Amino acid sequence: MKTIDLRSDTVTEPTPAMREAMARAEVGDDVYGEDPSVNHLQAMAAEMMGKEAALFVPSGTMGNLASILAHCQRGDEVIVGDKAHTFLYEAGGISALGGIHSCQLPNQPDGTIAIEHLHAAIRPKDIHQPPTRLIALENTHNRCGGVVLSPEYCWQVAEFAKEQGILTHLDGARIFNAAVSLGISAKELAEPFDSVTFCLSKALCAPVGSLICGSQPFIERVRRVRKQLGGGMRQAGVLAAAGIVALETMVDRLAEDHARAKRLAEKLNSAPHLILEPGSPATNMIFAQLDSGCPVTTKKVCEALKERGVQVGAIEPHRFRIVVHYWIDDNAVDVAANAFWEVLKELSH
Ligand code: TLP
Repeated sequence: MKTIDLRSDTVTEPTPAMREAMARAEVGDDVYGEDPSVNHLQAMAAEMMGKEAALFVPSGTMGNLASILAHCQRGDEVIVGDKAHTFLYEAGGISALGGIHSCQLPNQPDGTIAIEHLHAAIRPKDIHQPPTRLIALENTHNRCGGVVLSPEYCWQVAEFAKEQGILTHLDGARIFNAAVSLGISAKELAEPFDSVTFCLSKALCAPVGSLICGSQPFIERVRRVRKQLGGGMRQAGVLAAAGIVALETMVDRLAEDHARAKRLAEKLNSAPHLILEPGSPATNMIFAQLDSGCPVTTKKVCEALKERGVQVGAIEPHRFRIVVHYWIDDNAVDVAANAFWEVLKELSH
């Protein structure tokens, strides 16, 4: 039995059109800059984000790491949210590999960092303190519930950063989910930032890869950092080919995932002991919690769901993350909702 896998949109496998494009891809040595498919993908990405240039990297984690390393020197400080992917889930790479200090400010439930907190966190010019070099935001914000940051807020942060002589980076792993949800272009969401990374291998279904976008000189520095990290790939055109199909065909359809996430959330709404987080789902992720009267933890529920062929994320003892993606159709929504109801009924007494 193939499971209905709602743990993440990273589980998405390439579509038949992607596999076909991969098989037929024109390739070259990308470390020499000679892979036509990679070059085409990078040009598309730069255009879609409204930046001068782009660079293909193996993962979102490397995209954020290489961007931050290219913006900062050892001993500089980057401001991140305390629920940011870069802070929580990137194995401390910026510190371990770059000697970059992070200042974590509270992420509010809507994924933003309060401007007054940013203000208070800027370091004075003082040899005792690491200079604040960069502010990094995330859109959609994963751990805050897949919520969307508005362009107005992003401009507010960018203008503040500019006044302070600080750079800005956006972890836009799911920027297209944010753009589709707002009904605007990804370019509009990327515009305030000096650099943006976005992922092909999440809701867009490509098997591998992320793009870093920014100014030409920044991308030249990132290219060197990517080499230092061992991320310079050779005939990467086979991967880029899937990415091109992803950008051409998978962006507009994201609204379907958002609608299915809503439908699934509605079905789960009154399930025993389950409380949907306010506003959830904002995009393709449902966040729900077990109430304090529930006799079991999310881990136990996940085990029972798995026996019924459904997988969801137990991201905390009482908190689930349920992610809808291309391979989840209406039937999968029904099956998953029924399994949830059955398991919760069974485990609650
Ligand atoms: N996130 C993964 C896990 O690491 C949590 C997921 O399942 O959602 N930025 C954001 C906002 C992300 O959510 C992720 C992946 C990344 C960066 C890293 O991307 P990869 O996995 O390609 O390194």
